[in-house]
Amino acid sequence: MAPHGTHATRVAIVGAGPAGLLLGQLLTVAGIDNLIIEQRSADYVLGRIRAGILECTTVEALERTGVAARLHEEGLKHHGIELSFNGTRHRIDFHALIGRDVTVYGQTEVTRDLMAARQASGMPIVYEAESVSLHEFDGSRPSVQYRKDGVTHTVQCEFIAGCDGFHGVSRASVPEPSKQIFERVYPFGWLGVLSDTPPVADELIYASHPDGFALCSMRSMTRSRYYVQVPSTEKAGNWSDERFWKTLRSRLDPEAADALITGPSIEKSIAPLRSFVCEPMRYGRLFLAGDAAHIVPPTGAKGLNLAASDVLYLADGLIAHYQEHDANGLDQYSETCLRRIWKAERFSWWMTSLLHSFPDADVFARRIQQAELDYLVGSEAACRSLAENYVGLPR
Ligand code: FAS
Ligand code: PHB
Repeated sequence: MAPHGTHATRVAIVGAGPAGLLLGQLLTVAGIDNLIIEQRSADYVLGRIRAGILECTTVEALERTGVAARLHEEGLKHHGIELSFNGTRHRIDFHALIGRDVTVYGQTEVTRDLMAARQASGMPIVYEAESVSLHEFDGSRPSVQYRKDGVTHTVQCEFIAGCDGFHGVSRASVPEPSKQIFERVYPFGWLGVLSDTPPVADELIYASHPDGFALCSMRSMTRSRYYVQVPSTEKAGNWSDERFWKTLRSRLDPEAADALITGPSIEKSIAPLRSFVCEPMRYGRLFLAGDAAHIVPPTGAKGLNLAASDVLYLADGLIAHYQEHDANGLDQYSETCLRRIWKAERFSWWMTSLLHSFPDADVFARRIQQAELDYLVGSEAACRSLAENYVGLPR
């Protein structure tokens, strides 16, 4: 008889990215038993360089779980962003327009803090789980199976949270006829570079240029994160640091181009851009959250923040179920999340359409894009609309 392990928990969480770890921490502080199953090692998860901007909702979620100390120490408050086009920069002043701001704190650091909290809580987390599979989530006795060190384990649970990202097993486990997919794949990606160099400016610069989009971001005042738009067929290996810096500099306004301090890349990768939503987000006792359910192009800095928003709704629904025998939060989960997700999808699509160079755009489309930018920076109402979406719409 092959060795077999059996475990029981209330909520089985598949995936230890920001969604899975944050949900695990929210449930733990509420006293609800949960187990996280992650297919990669902790180091691998930490090695993925992704988002950098936190909305106040995400900050509040980390505060609620007692995981915001380092964020408040090291995070950078940003009161606006700049748009660069036609050789000039235009500041969008969040503070003046809507009295709110965002925090610069890398997703890697959020993940690191949540991993440390998980370890301190003593709640179980399984890394390097192989062959993860979901079972009977359309019934009343769902379970998750995985293999680890040659042993097959079965986790009996009451709910499964599919927090395993775009390529995970959770959404894939739902029969095709039960899902409706909405998708737009863009003909370009973002080549990103991390460098231990001081940021080119105090705030983020989103640059629109006929040759392509560029973004100047940061992780701290000594570590910068830069992106340039590249064709979706590009490979990071085709880009030397020198080629990257030359391309970035060519797409910035003269002041930023002159101020740019380059250095060796410590990470270089290409992220494909797509808009994607899977509806609904609940299948019996399986709930999808984060990238497992939706993807946005990173132009609106929404991906990580949407994941946090989903798991806040899911945690509140599960807490109400267990503590007040109230199923309403869980029954409304999908509809509540999707209302906010689609507004973020719209904003992320709009920012991407506004700032990127589309290879199939004709001269009319390019003029409309230019007029959109000119109107935006000349209209307080338009700037206020960008500001309220960028810092995060109310939940
Ligand atoms: P994640 O993908 O982060 O986490 C899912 C976890 O599930 C992973 O650890 C994975 O290993 C695990 N998993 C997968 N399959 C599994 C299985 N079968 N069993 C168990 N575990 C499994 N957002 C921004 O706001 N700004 C950005 O600049 C930005 N850049 C990005 C770059 C890239 C390359 C990618 C892919 C995404 C980027 N995003 C960005 C979006 C990103 O930040 C996501 O929104 C965020 O990671 C979502 O978190 P999760 O939903 O937890 O998914
Ligand atoms: C980042 O710092 O990685 C970042 C910031 C803003 C975005 C996307 C990525 O819109």
